[in-house]
Amino acid sequence: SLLAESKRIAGYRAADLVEDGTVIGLGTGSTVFFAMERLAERIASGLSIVGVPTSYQAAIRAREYGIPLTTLDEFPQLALAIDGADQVDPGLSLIKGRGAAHLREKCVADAAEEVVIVVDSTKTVDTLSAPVPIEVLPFACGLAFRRLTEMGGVPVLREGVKKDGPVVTDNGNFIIDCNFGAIPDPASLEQQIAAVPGLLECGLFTTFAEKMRVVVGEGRECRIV
Ligand code: DER
Repeated sequence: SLLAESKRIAGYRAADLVEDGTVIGLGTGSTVFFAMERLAERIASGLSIVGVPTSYQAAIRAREYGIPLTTLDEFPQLALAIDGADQVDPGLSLIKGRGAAHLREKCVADAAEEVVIVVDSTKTVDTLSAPVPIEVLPFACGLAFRRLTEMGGVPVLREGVKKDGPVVTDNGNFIIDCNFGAIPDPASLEQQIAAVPGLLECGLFTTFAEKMRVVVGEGRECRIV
């Protein structure tokens, strides 16, 4: 499909930015999947890299592709992180977290000297507006609902699809998807959410623009913004 082609071209382009002998962050989701596919090809041709996975999904897929893995403890400074996004605005602020992996993804993005985001063109928007995924300590879920509502949000606890009850993250927490409508100032919303105890990390990524490149795939073309 055109969408798969767009994701593939973006993922492959990002994988070609990876330098030999480096330690990189491996994001979560279907677009990064294509970057891993290309990294597997490059490893087969002699590329030597190690990856820090941001989720069980990323670790399982990396192993399937023969990408050697390590931990953030071993390498708290990464050359580059490759990750996906759900929305990207012109200021390179992101909404992430569709895959409920954004807490570890934000740690890896912070550790990386450069962040390469891979998206298809449906993800680029003028203003962020998707519901914001927020990882929440189960103990504080009720408080979180109260505080997010007071902030003008509409919080919804993310329910499992092939699991009864709430989604439980790789860190043992819940996810709240909170709809704020259009988000013209994502940086201040990210800070407001971070100030609420029990809200462990939200899917607004607004502090990495200086070290970020976004690879946008569109059919057989891709551009870097
Ligand atoms: O959950 C995440 O943060 C993923 O990176 C998500 O934002 C993008 O996943 P996709 O590449 O499958 O759309």
